[in-house]
Amino acid sequence: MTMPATFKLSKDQIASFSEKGLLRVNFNLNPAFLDSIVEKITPYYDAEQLQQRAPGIRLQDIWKQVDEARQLATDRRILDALQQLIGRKPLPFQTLNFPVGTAQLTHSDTLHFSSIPKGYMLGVWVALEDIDADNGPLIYYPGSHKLKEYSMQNLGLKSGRENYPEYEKAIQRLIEVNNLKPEYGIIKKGEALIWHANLLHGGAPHKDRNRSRYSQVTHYYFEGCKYYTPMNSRFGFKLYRNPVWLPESADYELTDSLPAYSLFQRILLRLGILKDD
Ligand SMILES: O=C(O)CCC(=O)C(=O)O
Repeated sequence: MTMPATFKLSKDQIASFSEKGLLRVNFNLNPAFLDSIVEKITPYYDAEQLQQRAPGIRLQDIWKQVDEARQLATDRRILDALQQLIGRKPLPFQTLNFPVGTAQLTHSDTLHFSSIPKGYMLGVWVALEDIDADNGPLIYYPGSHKLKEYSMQNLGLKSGRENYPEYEKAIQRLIEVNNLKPEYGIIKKGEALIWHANLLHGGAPHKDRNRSRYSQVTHYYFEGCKYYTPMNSRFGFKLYRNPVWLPESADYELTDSLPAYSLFQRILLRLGILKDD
């Protein structure tokens, strides 16, 4: 039985997402719930790094320890909105929590998380506090999702994380050649930014080091696709992923999840033909 949507996007919002590759949405998330995410996650950060507000500090998949992070990632309103944007059931597969701005250079998530068919991945960035120009907002290039999906190979680069800095330089050149202009995710606590898989984005510098920038990103694939990592695929061999979907209820066990890679892929990894992060 299909449940009625708990959150309805307007036609204008859907059209704007398709045009810009990004949509700012207020899901009316409860501020006290958002505070509880920050409070419960904070002890998991490295205390020294947190005190220094070290750039790059993050927690991946803390939803396994802090159920509130899972609850946010699987919030019915967010899932409903994503379903309306893409027309398939969204499947959350990764959370990232940040206490400070990432200053991450511009990239497209398709290098890490691609799908067959293309375009079935979205990121949702939820502000756990107010974000402005001084505490490291998201930076993004509206319309860039319409560019082709660049892999290491079609940028003339070798695959593998060690070549990622070259990828970042190539993306900077693309921004210049296409004369792309940035916008910033200056949003209020509780608002969310939904980005398209191929939108160029990153983290703007965190200028005010006395402040935090608590946020949670969840990456979603969609039902009925194959999933792979272009950065680590090569010679025509795709490094397929076997994602663990975040459960929609707190009553779950993770013990019977499938191995991340098939036997064939594990052999290719062992031979160095495919690479892992
Ligand atoms: O939060 C940020 O500053 C950037 C996050 C990002 O680029 C990502 O999660 O892909």
